[in-house]
Amino acid sequence: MRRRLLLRRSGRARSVRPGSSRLGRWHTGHGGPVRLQSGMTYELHYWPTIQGRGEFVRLALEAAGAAYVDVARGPEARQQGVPALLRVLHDERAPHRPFAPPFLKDGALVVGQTAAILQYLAPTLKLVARSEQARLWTQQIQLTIGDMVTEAHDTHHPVGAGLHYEDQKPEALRRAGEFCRDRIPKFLRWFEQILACNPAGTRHLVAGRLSYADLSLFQLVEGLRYAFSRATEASLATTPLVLALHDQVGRLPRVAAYLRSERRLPFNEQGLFRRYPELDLPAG
Ligand SMILES: N[C@@H](CCC(=O)N[C@@H](CS)C(=O)NCC(=O)O)C(=O)O
Repeated sequence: MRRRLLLRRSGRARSVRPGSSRLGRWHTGHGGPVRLQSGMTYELHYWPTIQGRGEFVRLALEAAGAAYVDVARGPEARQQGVPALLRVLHDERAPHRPFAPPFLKDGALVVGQTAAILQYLAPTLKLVARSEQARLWTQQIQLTIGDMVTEAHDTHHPVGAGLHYEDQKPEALRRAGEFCRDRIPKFLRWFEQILACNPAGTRHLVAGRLSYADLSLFQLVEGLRYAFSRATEASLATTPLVLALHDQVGRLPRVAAYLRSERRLPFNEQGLFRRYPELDLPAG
């Protein structure tokens, strides 16, 4: 007899086979609670070959042990793959059509924009404190992380996202120089100061518990280290609390298991964070 998992919604329970849904394979983190908003498995829609902005959502789902389908990475034969993502993205009759991935489907509900997706998921996944002030503050930090992500992206595409890096290299060199010298230290110092001033302690950005902002700061540091290792290490040497938070998040059992899994895509030169050594600070 196959073991069955209980999924709870509004006090009711239903059972499904672990590792499958009407959509095919789905992922859960290690052994955690699987509790769904709509009674259905979350559908994460993001480009299948890069971490990109989808990774901020994936990390939250993984850290909470939530069940989700990474739709564009699934087989087309099961109504998944990139065509499934494009069907939603190009559905011009849909009243809430997202502009770009990532977006999340929870039953009939569709949410786009990374920060909005996290804001939606966080209470259910227990990745935000309860008070309104804490929720707003967490969202502000997430939006600031999003600002920095966009700036990191724009170092290699300062003129236009539709152009090749090679066609905007002089502008990229100028933009990246400023980013490495001024922006990385300024943003990381801001996160450091938030941690230092958190009345609940310096281990978390908001309140005394893990939030999606902590997970996102982890991912931001991962990306910056990959793309601009010299500039980032120089800044991190002056922001010990940011570094400690990064290391602590990476050691969380579900996060650590996810990072070791094949679900974690490696960084590459198609994503947001790209390693072009000429864009980093010079060695020495
Ligand atoms: N502000 C949005 C940005 C979304 C976005 O730029 N998505 C990228 C991939 S990371 C994309 O596919 N953009 C397509 C486009 O802008 O045309 C968010 O944070 O989710």
